[in-house]
Amino acid sequence: MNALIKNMMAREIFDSRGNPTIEVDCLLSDGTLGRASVPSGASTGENEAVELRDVDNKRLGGKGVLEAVKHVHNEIASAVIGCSPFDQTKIDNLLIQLDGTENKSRLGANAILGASMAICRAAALSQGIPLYRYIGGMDAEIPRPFFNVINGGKHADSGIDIQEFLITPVAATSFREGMERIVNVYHVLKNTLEKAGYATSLGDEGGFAPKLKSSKEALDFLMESIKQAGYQPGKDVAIAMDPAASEFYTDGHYHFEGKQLNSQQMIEYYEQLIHEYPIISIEDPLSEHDWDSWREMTHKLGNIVQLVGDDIFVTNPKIFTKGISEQIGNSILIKLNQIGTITESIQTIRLARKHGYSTMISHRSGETEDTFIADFAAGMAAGQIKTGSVARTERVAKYNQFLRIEEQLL
Ligand code: 2PG
Ligand code: MG
Repeated sequence: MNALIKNMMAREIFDSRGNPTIEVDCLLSDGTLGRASVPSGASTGENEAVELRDVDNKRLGGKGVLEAVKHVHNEIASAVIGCSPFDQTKIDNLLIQLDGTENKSRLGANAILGASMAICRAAALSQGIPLYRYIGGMDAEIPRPFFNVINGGKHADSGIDIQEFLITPVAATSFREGMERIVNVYHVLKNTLEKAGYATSLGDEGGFAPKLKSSKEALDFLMESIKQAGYQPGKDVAIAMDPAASEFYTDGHYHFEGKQLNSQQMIEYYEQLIHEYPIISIEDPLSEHDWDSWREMTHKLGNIVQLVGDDIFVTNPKIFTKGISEQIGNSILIKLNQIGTITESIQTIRLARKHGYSTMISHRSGETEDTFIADFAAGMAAGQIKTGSVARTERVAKYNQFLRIEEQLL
């Protein structure tokens, strides 16, 4: 007899930035306990599913999630107790209907996703198979990792406008070998920054947060460190960026490095960077409100660089469908909490595949010790993942999970 959902419990825990977040437990009738916790972003897209926070401003800066916890204990538990945990689509559709809003604002996308993930994990545990196998069956594959080694924007007080400077191994023989290259570069980068008199304290995603003068200076430090670590930029280790441009776009202009640039000038700036540095991927180069320029940039540069839509698509199948028809970007970032269920995230990944877009699974800047996205990325054979730097355990935990999965896949 297959197990059924016996109980759902939740609690408020704390994320990597010291903010409250929700952890959900799913107990099955065979005694299995599946547990999952939900991350939280800082540079959020306007159309993300709603993360329910308590209105009580006196407690934890108004960031408490006790309402969301209550929803799991009451409405969500009542709806799913007695259901099979093995039909994820059915469970997620039930949760979507129960909430009844377009953006999951009633029960909270955090409560819903926590339940969705906890049930999925309980199902895998109950069947005695690794989570990535439960999610993806035989198709599992370790994704290419992108490591965020210099943090700016909303993730650090470095003063750099571009939020993330990432490095990724090129044609690595294994996940481990690729990660070792990045670890080597990371340590050289630290020394190089120190020698140049910069601070080597870390930003929210474990990358360094030096007060550099410009983005080009950050890129030069990366180039120098890649070479000093014994690798060839572009050939062994390539560069990617997430400017998170919605954050510096106001009144139709990009307020970038002390200048006011229009979309055209911003695109020209990126074009110049792509020619000067081995940049293979740019996420959110333009604002989520600047669709026409996104299209223009895709036409101009989409054949030489990966253009990843994060804030503009928010993992939402409806918005992404519009983006596909308007030829925006050639890749999509997948964040489970932007949409709020596993099923809808998978739906968006399938849409991407069908229309020739690549996918990159992503952490949030506020993370927990949960490594769910590592199994999800491998199980879905998503191709790419970014989950921070090689420092800070909430980030490294995900990469370490790939080291374990790789042992099983080899
Ligand atoms: C992003 C993410 C993750 P946040 O913009 O891609 O790096 O940041 O979680 O703050 O939205
Ligand atoms: Mg982003």
